[in-house]
Amino acid sequence: MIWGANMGGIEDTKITAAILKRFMHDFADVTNLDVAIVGAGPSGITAARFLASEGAKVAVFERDLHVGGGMWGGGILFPRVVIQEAAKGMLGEVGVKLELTEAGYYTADSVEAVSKSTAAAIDAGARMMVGLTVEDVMIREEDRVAGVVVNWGAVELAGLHVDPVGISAKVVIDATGHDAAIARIVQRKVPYAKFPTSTGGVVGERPMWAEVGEREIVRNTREIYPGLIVTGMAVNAVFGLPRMGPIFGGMLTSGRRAAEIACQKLKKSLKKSNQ
Ligand code: 48H
Repeated sequence: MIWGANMGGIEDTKITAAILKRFMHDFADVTNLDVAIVGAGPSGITAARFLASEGAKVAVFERDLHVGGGMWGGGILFPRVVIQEAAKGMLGEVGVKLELTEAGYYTADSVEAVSKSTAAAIDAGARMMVGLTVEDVMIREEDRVAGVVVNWGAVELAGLHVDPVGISAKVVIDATGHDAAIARIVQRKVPYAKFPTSTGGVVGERPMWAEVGEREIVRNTREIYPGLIVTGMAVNAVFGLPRMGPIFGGMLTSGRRAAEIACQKLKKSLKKSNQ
């Protein structure tokens, strides 16, 4: 048999139609969500996995064409990440091989960590929407955050004047990393919004101190404004906490904590609407 012998009968326009049909269907399906996660770094991917496995309808909006955020690059472009004992199970449970490299310090291949974490989130039912920037939020009664406003990342890069579209979500999770982009949007656009921080707004990330940064990120992962939860490095930026360098246990654990908080909120709103 000749390889490729049965590969004929392909029409270019059918390929076009298949792409359009499939993506328009998939995009329409994410316009009403339980949870919209902004940013597909380690915290966002982990939050998506836990939420989807609890049955929530969840999508992650990522402005880059790739997922993984700052995890691919490991430390100074050496594609390995460090995970502490307490968090090693979170990579282990998605099949990432961990090596005990120093007592108490496990290492993982960052390509393996991103790929397997993402695959596990998708398998659990999370949708990954890449190439889409969240440029605004939707606000409803009592100034609750009620969704995100998205546009193609390419539109943003080209500086084109193209209007974005809205996605409704019962809960929004800011997993945008160092930028804390969604918290900053709320701060800018809802002038009387007050966050539970020392200044009432985004305090800004502090210099490196891994031990404190890793401890406090999990403790401070929370709802900072009605409908808006922060996770990952965005927590450190919002609350004025130290950065921690290429150790990732805090990001993963914060993602899981954000998912737990979102689940509690979803259950409460379900109870309310059933009353
Ligand atoms: C859509 C957006 C938008 C937007 C940003 O930076 P990340 O990897 O975030 P975390 O918090 O999950 O992980 C942080 C970690 O990677 C890190 O940087 C560490 C541990 N640093 C320590 C240190 O000392 O430096 O991912 C955030 C993602 C990125 O992929 C962005 O492209 C994306 O969010 N993003 N997506 N709309 N407005 N803003």
